[in-house]
Amino acid sequence: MICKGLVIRLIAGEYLVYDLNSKKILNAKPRGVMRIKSSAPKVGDYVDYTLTDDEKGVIERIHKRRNDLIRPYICNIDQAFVIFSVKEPDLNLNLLDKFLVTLEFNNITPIIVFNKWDLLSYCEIDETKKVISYYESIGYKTIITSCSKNLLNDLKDYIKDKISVFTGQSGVGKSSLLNLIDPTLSIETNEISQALGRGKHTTRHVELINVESGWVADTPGFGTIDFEGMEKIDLAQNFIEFFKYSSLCKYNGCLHINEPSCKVKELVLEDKILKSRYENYLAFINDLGKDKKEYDSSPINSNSKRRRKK
Ligand SMILES: Nc1nc2c(ncn2[C@@H]2O[C@H](COP(=O)(O)OP(=O)(O)O)[C@@H](O)[C@H]2O)c(=O)[nH]1
Ligand SMILES: [Mg+2]
Ligand SMILES: [Zn+2]
Repeated sequence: MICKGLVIRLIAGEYLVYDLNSKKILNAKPRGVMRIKSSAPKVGDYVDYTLTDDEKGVIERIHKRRNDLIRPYICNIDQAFVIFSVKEPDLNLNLLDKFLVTLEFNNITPIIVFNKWDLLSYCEIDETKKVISYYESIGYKTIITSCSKNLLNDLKDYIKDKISVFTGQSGVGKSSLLNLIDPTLSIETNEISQALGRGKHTTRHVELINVESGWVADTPGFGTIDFEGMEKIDLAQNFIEFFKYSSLCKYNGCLHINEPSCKVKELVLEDKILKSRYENYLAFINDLGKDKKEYDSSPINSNSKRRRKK
């Protein structure tokens, strides 16, 4: 009999598979060619498997992936919670824009979480809210949270029935948020001084954990993605508001740098596009030229979003 499951963990060549019907978790091994790393199942894969006499699974087939990442090493993600603290560490808009453009390119829906809201003073609240409403105005879902005030807002609702990653710098409160959602998880959290210290970035295994009838990977990842597989035009097309206005730029394929009659630059000058967004965009365009040789030229994800301008 063929059963259908979700790969939730990999330990030393053995997989943990969650059966989508019985909702039980079992050990499984891949058959034949799927033992070769390049064609092996990974966390997030939907698989067909059969059972051996001793109740172990044999993975027979991997279903087509909706997206496929290398760092973190996971696939079929529905959405990513991009977690930032508004303080300790300070809100880092450069990193936020980097996450957003990378996720857009990989066809993963970002949800921006602003944690540690309790640490803001009144005037800082106003300032931060302005930034948040800009990101909302261009179409992003945002959530304000605070672990110390037990404030989760809609976070739980978003997690339901989806595969999500929790990503962000260390120390922003990813593990604390997960523990607050489900206290039985007891994930290790770190004092901020420790979390920001060096030597803390050892690669951890990726694992999907069952939270609120959904699946979540708590991963430091993504910070290291560095636009793999992306060209300048991909940056332009995945800064979503730039892409929206680019049809009003004079040149097809405008990169909004030095081109004449550029609508994006005009809107930056009119303060209709957030200045930091544009500055970060230029910085990323600049970074793209560097370190390029380290990567092979194949895109990490065949489903990535290279948009076509009409
Ligand atoms: N004041 C405040 N501290 C928080 C909040 N969320 C997490 N922390 C603290 O921030 C530190 C890092 O949290 P942790 O969950 O380990 O962050 P992670 O590295 O992103 O998983 C811990 O000392 C937490 O107690 C919050 O909303 N407010
Ligand atoms: Mg953590
Ligand atoms: Zn332009």
